[in-house]
Amino acid sequence: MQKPIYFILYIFILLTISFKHGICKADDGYNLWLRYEQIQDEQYRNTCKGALNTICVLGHSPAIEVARRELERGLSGLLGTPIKTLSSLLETPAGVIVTTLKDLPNEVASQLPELMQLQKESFLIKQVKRGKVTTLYIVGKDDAGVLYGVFHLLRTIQTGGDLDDIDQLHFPKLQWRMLNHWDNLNGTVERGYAGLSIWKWDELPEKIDVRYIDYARANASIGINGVVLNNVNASPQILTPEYIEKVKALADVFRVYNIRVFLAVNFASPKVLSALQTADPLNPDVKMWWKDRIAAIYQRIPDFGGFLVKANSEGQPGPQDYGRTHADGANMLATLLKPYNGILIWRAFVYKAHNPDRVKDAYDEFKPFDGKFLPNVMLQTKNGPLDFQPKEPFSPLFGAMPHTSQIMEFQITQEYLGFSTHLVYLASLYKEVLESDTYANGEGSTVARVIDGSLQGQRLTGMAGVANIGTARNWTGHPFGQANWYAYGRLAWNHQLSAEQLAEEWIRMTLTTDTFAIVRIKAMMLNSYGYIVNYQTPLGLTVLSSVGHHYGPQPWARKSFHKADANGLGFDRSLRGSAAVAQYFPPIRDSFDNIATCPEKYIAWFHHVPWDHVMKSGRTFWEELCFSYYNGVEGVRRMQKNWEQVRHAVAPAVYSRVEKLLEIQEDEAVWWRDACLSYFNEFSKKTIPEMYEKPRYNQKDFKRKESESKSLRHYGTGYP
Ligand code: BDP
Repeated sequence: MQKPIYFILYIFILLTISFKHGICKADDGYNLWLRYEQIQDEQYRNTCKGALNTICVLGHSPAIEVARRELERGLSGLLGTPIKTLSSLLETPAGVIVTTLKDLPNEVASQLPELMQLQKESFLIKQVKRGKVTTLYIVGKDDAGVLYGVFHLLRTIQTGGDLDDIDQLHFPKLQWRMLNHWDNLNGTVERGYAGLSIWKWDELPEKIDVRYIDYARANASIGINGVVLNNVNASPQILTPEYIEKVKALADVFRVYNIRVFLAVNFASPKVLSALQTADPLNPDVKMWWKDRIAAIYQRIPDFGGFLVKANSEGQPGPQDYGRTHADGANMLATLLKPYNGILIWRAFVYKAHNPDRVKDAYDEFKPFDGKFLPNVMLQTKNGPLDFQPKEPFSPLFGAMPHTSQIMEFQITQEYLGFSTHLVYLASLYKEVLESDTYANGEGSTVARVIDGSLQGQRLTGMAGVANIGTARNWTGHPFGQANWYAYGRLAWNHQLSAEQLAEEWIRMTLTTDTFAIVRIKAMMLNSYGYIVNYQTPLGLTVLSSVGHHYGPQPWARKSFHKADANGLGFDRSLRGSAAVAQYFPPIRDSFDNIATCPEKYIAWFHHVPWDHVMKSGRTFWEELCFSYYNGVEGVRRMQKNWEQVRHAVAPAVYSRVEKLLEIQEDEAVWWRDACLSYFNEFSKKTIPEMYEKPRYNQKDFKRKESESKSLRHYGTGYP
């Protein structure tokens, strides 16, 4: 008889604890960072209530409606009380007035001189005092600005921001902030580790899944304004009338969220989809085919964004198949898109299969075309010269093409970074690249300044992130994968934000507002990138991963990348080697070229480092390698310890999932460490220093694990 009482008591205690720490028990990750849970800090909640519980949204358009609904939903959730919505300014003063510039009453506009500076998609958020009444104005240049302003206010409150400190003009630093989906039409996702594609092609256009709307909300909340729906290894089928109808249905959903739809197209489409025998970009019939197809798309989707093309790369067709150049191919399509204000995005990811040093290929192929692309072409370049490795120096193309609009391509999906099993916070990687100095126009010529156009004045600017989203209930598989989507979008909006600030925002909005927990989780996130680099590819090593699926270690199959021998380890790209360093501007070139000045994080990328080379730490290179691998594993254990300490402060389902994933990560970090060190040891003939723990795995285990992981289905169609 006593039992039910204990049970009720237990539930009561649990609920009290979770309420105290701002945990939603039922949280399964679906709502991402838009949970809008009631603010726990009573004082802060009351301040917000006092200031914000009456809102007035001026103007009428579908996008303004969306903004109004989001504001109501967000504020009522956060404040824990229904929000009063006024329909006109004639009523009692509103706490928040949201409007586009054109609907703002003149007498207010004249008080806000900053409004003169508003540009496309930007907004001003400002408190205006009249007598005793303070009103918070969110004034967008356009509907998009209004929507972004609303999300900004909600984020400010979700993260406990000071309303008295809110006045600011906000504008995106990049024009195009895009997600690239590598989604195939059969529902699979190339290099996707969070389930299947969220696009249900077989249900479209009739059925609109609610996920499309929540996806758009999430993207709008971080400023994403363009999505490429399908894989760069594109099926020509996407251009058939049947699929264009489906694409139109998605574009109709996304439009109000200021998201434009783009498609990846297969360069051989005319040949595949019509009776034409060629896809030669200079052939008049081929041009006519594209012209008609483009007209048909714009007829259905008037604000269609444009095309993304992977050409003559990893077996994809392209203009070179017909003796034409990248510029011929890109410009043909760009010319046809131009009347509709469409954009043509051409990828710079190319390499020749048998080139002794493929990191030089993209630069060699594209640099000569600087200035040759039409103004509505953007060249999309991966962050590093190789291929989304855990750590690469920036691509030397950044800064080297002053007359070309070059946009950044980052990978959010963790193809080479432990899929959706390992916890890695990628803002650290993105920031490291963006802040790298290219020296293109002297010191301070950062990659960020190249892509935002402030260094060389390019007309079009942007960033693309290969999405990590799938049908997993929580969208990204690993709960922390959400943080990478979040941080990517926020950085595309403003690359000056710090990885730390973005981590804190995401934690507060998604996981917990408990201060003790925030500190620990933030430490996990900010250190996680360093850890994985250390237990996978430290000191400039690269591509040690399994052939095909890229998950576990297989250094014995990757000799062409690491060049291990009795003398040392690493790829000599100095002027005495492949001379890839020559693609960088001085003085970066000279610093990379010299083993004594080369940053140690890239040392084996640019040099064949002797085993006994003395590192800055005083350790030999071999010892440093051991140190790094062991340090990476220790780091994962530190993350486990931190996580244990936040159990009280995060939703139980999320807690146990991450706990389990960290266990796997620890074991796989050890697997990487043991596999790589035991393999490199065959060349160095040096022992692992005594102070370290003994390996957990041996040769037999590596073989077994390798064949087990072969069953992973995450192959791509491109890269071996
Ligand atoms: C590689 C992937 C491959 C992609 C290719 C690309 O392994 O699946 O198709 O990049 O970016 O990293 O085109």
